Amino acid sequence: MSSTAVADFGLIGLAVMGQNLILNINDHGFKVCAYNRTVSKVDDFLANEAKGTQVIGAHSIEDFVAKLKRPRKIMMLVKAGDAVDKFIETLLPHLEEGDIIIDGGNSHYPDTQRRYEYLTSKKILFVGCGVSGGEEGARYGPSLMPGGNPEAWPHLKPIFQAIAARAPDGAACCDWVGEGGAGHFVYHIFRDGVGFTDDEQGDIFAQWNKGVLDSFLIEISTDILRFKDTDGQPLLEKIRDAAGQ
Ligand code: 2AM
Repeated sequence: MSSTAVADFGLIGLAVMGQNLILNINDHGFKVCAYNRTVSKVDDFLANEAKGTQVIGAHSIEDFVAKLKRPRKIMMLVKAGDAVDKFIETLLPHLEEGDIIIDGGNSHYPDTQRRYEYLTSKKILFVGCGVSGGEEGARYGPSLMPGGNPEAWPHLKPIFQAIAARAPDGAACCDWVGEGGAGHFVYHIFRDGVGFTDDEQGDIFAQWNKGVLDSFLIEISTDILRFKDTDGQPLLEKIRDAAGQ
């Protein structure tokens, strides 16, 4: 191992979610190296939000990769879509067998499945990780839902379970979800698989909200599913299935 490989974790993408996750990981005793497409944001981050922490930065992909201990653990929090594929291609020539790439953006699950298969063929361990809890969650304890290549999990588990939110019984709000592109399934299964109407789904979510699944997201989902447009039809079906992140 090169003497410059000092960081336990690398993170690409210095928008608020990325910055907050880095600070959270740093708080738990892991050394993080930060990188961003617009490199000046690395210096801004180190001089401001990350001042006085153990966080280090890189000014090029080569520098970034060289600073990471093996197997490298690289998380991307960049705009969903082309930016993720672009960074994967930029990273690939510099990585070695068994290195880990985690996509923490809200990628559409078929994209995650495609990247998982592609990177498996390159002997790189790919993980798509749901990150829930917003900016506060990222900073002080998100719910993390990692899925993808199971060989990556033993390497990620100590870090991810340390930084995740905790249930009242102390359990980390993070566990391995499954292989491939796990995520974004429930609505799809209910509607296209079982054939429930939006109102029927709303009733199910309302039931869930009375039990152990009681949460803000379940509550608002109930309202969203039942919401009618001015013509009396469910509004949800009319909303285009597209989001930048
Ligand atoms: P930037 O700071 O260089 O714009 C959220 O927008 C994050 O995704 C930012 O870190 C941003 O980098 C990054 N991002 C957005 N579009 C990108 C692209 N096409 N290629 C690389 N990074 C991108």
